[in-house]
Amino acid sequence: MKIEAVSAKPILDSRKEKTILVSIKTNVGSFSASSPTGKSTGKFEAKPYKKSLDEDIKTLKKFSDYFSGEIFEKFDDLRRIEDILDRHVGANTLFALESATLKAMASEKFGNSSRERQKNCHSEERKKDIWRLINPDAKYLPRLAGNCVGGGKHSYSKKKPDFQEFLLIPKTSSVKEALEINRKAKNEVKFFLKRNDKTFSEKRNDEDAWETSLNEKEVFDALKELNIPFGTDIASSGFYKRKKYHYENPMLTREKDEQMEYLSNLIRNFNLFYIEDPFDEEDFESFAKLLKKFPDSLIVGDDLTTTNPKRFEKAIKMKSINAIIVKPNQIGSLIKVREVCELAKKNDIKIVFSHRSGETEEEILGDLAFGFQADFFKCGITGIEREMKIKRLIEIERGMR
Ligand code: 2PG
Ligand code: MG
Repeated sequence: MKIEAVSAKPILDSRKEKTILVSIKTNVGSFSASSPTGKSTGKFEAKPYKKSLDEDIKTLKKFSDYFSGEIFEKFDDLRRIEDILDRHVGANTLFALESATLKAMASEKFGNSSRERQKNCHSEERKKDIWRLINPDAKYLPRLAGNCVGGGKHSYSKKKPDFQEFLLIPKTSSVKEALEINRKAKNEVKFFLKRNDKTFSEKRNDEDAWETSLNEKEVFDALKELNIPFGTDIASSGFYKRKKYHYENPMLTREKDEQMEYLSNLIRNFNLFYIEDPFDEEDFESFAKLLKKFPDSLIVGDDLTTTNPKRFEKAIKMKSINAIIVKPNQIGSLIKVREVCELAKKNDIKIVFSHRSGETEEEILGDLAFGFQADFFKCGITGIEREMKIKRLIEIERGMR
């Protein structure tokens, strides 16, 4: 496959904020992909754009001709894009361009030839099988972690939980079944909130999760009734300032050891299965202490590791985590995403592919998660941008049967 032209434009994400859509014209057709954007971003994430979105669009245009001499046919060829664009554009731009390139390569390899079409009447479906470029032998579907109730930086009510996400993680091997379980449970949680939260108005936050004025303990009380394993993204760097965790609901501060004590009690009392970013993004030691205390729960790094192989290596060395969030646009390079996934597999650390709070209708995350054989897939439960990704996984699941 040869890239003949590259262009890009701004589009609006689910938060109605601008993000980038990259399009490529190739000898096998035209392909586009967009990037999501985070809000509770880690300090160590790569910048989404070099200087600005508009500057990145201009840079891509300037570099457009540089791609024309290259042949792209396998995942590793993405390296050429990175060699050409190295340090010239930000992570959102690079991720979107590499995604569009994967789509073109998959289309050429699995969908376009007439021989393939004769051989396989489902060629339209196969055309999208980007995951085959990553791992043609992929087998296992990830387990869904669905954001049901939200607080922190993704919610806008005056009173809200300090923890950012309350995640339902049904134990079933079928994505389709997991989605049904989560949808039903989300509806049950709505009735609980109606009964227990006087201010509840069915408002949904950035990830289409319920907004509530309850605090984290009260939300956990609701979730434990569901009999579904659950967890939380505390996103604690968002409220860590001057060496203290500043809670607002109720208003109090916790020192590092008090945070440890508080979280340990929550994990014990509510049997929390999944705990993301329990401590500040620089505090590898506290993560390690918590993991040592609760080896059977998932202690997950997101802002701590930012899909960055170097930071992940540090977390491995310090035994800080047993699960890592992978958000491709935190680093931009899919070659580095692969490095992170390989490191995780080698060190027996669970892989959690994740959406961002500002999402588009892009569905490639499903292919990437399956191709890299992620253990979990963190996403919303409802809302078109979230549904597109889960539906893609269900489509893959159907193809596997
Ligand atoms: C997170 C993410 C996604 P954001 O903290 O895990 O839920 O949020 O995309 O805002 O960084
Ligand atoms: Mg997070």
